[in-house]
Amino acid sequence: MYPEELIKLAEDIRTMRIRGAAQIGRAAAESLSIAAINIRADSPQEYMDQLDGAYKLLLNTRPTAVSLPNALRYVMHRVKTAFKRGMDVDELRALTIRAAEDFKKSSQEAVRRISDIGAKRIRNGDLIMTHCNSSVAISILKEAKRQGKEFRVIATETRPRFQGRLTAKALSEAGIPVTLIVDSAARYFMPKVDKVIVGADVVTANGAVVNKIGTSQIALAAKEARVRVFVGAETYKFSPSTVLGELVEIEERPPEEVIPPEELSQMKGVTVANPAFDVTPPDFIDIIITERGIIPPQASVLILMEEFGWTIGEEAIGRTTVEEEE
Ligand code: RUB
Repeated sequence: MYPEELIKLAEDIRTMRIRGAAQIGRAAAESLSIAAINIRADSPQEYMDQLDGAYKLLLNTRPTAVSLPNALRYVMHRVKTAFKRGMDVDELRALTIRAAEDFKKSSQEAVRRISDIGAKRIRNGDLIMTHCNSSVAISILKEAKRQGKEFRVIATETRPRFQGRLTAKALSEAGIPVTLIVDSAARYFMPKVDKVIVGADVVTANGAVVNKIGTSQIALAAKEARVRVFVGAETYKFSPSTVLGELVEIEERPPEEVIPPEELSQMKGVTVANPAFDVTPPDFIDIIITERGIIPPQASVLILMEEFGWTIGEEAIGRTTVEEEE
């Protein structure tokens, strides 16, 4: 029923071939565009039904990064509004493609802005720790390097998927000296660190940041050592559903990522837990760098109100379907 290209993109997100919240958001928008190109519909209603099917398929690919529903909502909201105004199938198709393109462009522009703002916070001689593989954190560091600043980075390897190796590679290719460490060495090195810079999968209404598992331990060690923690997050990483009191779902990944099944089967009674993300409370974060500027985490709710208005409802959460809305 769905075009092969769309199924492949959904599968790439699910299996983490496409990963990192920003990439996930852009891929989700792109997927709706692909769906739009392939929809064969005789009526606007039929078009909307098929687009809604693609939307639901994508929505369930990974549960935590809010960039996914927010990107889908960005496109769907425009298309639904146009549908209600009476656009025909070809117009709806063109609008879907344009809206997806707009999301991708504004996402890239947001990362550029954050890099400009974030790079100003980096000083010559800094030792900066980062965790996982955040395109936003990497962009900040690369921009600072481009501006001629000399600093060093400690990248945690980020078990079990070793995204830290990707970070180390990207930074070293940009000419930034990197030391790769095991995750459990974070506290050992912390007293020497000047600042921590990480990305985010979700920023909640109260300013907590959901990011790769281990981020909260690093933030804890940073607080103990009086090291500042900076989070780079585009406004589409802010979660409207948390204003309504919803909790962020933490993705549980398969045990095979932690230990080979053959080895596990030799260990009677041992189970594996593999949460992919954790929650860093606002008290452990100094600033969040967004494309609109720097905010203390406690001001996150203001970003959400600015973005979604004071009447945040199901529509903003991005879960409604065309039928439910009628
Ligand atoms: C990636 C991860 C990244 C954030 C931010 O987790 O936790 O730090 O997604 O990335 P995973 P970006 O590898 O499980 O997707 O700044 O690129 O949006």
